[in-house]
Amino acid sequence: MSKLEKLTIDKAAECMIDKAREDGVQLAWDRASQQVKCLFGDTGVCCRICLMGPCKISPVKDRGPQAGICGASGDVIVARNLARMIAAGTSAHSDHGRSICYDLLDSGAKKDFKVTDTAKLTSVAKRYNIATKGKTTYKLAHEVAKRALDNFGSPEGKVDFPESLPPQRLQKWKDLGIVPRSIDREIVSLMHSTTIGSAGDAEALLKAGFRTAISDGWLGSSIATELSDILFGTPTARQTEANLGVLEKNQVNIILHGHEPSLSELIVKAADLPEMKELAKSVGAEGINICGMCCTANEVAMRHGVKIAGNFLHQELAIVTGAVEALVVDVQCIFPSIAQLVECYHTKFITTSAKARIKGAMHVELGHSGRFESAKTILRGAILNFKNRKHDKVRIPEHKEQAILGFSIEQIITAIGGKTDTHKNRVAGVKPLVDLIVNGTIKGVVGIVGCNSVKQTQDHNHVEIIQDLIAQDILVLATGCVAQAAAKHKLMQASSKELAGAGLKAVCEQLGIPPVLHLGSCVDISRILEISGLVAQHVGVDIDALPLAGIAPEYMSEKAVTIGCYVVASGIDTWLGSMPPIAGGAEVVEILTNKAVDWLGARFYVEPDPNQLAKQVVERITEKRKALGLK
Ligand code: SF4
Ligand code: MSK
Repeated sequence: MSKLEKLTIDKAAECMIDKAREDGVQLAWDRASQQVKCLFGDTGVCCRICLMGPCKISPVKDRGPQAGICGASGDVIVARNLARMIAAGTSAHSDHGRSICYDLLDSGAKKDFKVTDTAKLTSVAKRYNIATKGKTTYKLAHEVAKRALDNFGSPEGKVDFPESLPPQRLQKWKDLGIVPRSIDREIVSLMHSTTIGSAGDAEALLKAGFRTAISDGWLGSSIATELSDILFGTPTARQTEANLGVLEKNQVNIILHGHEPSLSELIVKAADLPEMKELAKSVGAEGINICGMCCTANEVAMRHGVKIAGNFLHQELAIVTGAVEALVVDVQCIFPSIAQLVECYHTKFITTSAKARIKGAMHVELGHSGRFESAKTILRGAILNFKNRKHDKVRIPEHKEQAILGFSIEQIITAIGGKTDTHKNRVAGVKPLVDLIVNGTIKGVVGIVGCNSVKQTQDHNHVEIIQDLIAQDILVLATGCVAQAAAKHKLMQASSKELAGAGLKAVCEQLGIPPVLHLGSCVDISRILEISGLVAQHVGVDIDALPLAGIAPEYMSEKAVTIGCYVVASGIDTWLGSMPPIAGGAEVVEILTNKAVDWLGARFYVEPDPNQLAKQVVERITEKRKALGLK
């Protein structure tokens, strides 16, 4: 097991870790303890970009190599490695966005995917300057999809930023030369810059990294969110339950894990068919229980109230219950270890994307035609697998918590009495929120995002930080696996207002909301950018003037590195709960934690202690309030 004193604060996880030990199966924490950490890799100074290497830079100034064979300095190696992480993170989020574009392009009245939110379709079409009059829904949808796709490869470098991007922020990017020209181009250009014999300047590499990250947050992720809302519906507040206790003893349990909502939407729809319910009865099950994991859970919970089985480090634990008939996945954050783990249980592990094939898994390609039929095939296989469940080996933890989620920006503005039909109305609609910040009822707003990591006790930092912040009247917006941590630990219930300061508590009481709002999946951090931009425009300032902060306490993914960079590029100070692999590059550290303020009005902080981290955030928000002349 890992060297951590405590692996998790989640009681359900503890139960399943015990069962995994009894069953003699390995978990991520076991494999973590087998790893030999390398100081060079940990500090970012190991380069294997060309085949003369790998090259390593000595951490001691006067002893050992101070440059790679090609002469690249420690800073250049660190910056190149970081830039490649940003390119990878951007590619994952944005390729997700591209898939949704193709789904919209393939939508139709008789197709697998249909348009659900026509108001949002019209609103996005108007932003793209596409004439809407006299067009059928699907003609418009296809034109919007094509225009969104142009943002990935625009030859002229023209992109469609959301209207919520404040003009001052765009000007800042122009001054720095970091306005993205198109999503794919920035990724390719950054990969080119980092190849042997190209960029040899850490500062230039970091600027290119910010440019690429912006193309993720304000373009790729934003497109993923907007077009998903058009296709599958803009989320509205709803009730669900979270943690492994959502698995049902007498039902067929199917877990949907990954990121893109397309697969999960089809499975949820298929599970509602009478023929599937009949099939479940025929194998002795009382019903079909569809649950979500990681970001897929966020997508289907926000739109259908589908129950959440857990976050990133729960994926193996769910199998260990012995009660899961199928784990169905698409892309990102899926452990290849699941293929070996299911050999010890009856669970079927089913991959569906050519981009994420895993050896040992059953593969049912969802492809681009006959997808609903493929979803039904997957579901039938899962239901029939109920007969193979070894009931005497099943142990489902009792733990689960109620949660309110589904706070799209439209939902938030509507809840506070505003309108969302036009950009002007959305800017006006945030007035009640601005008033609450101005009069100090709410001191500030924090976006908390990211994963679980075996480097930290699962969920501990998330929960500590959130509790500290809401107690100080700071409204918390959560996405990704933090949102699920908050849901599992009772922080997304109306009753959690009792943990909030007097001001925030009063707001929660008035609106019937928890002090931590679930804003969705990782790509839905674009919703946090949107509300930040709307508030900035309402006040008439740039985003960096606002009492906002970003936090990633337990991040592990390259996507989270990209997110941190676009949040800072948006003017929001960002705290990380662990050091990224950059310590070997003093110039890189200096730029990201200091000089970035001159460039972007925001910077990174690293603080492993969650309570200290929350304290620093509150202090920074207080400084921002003072600068705005607020008490
Ligand atoms: Fe070594 Fe330079 Fe090649 Fe990197 S790019 S492996 S530092 S020679
Ligand atoms: S799923 S990227 S572990 S948040 Fe988006 Fe969770 Fe992090 Fe994956």
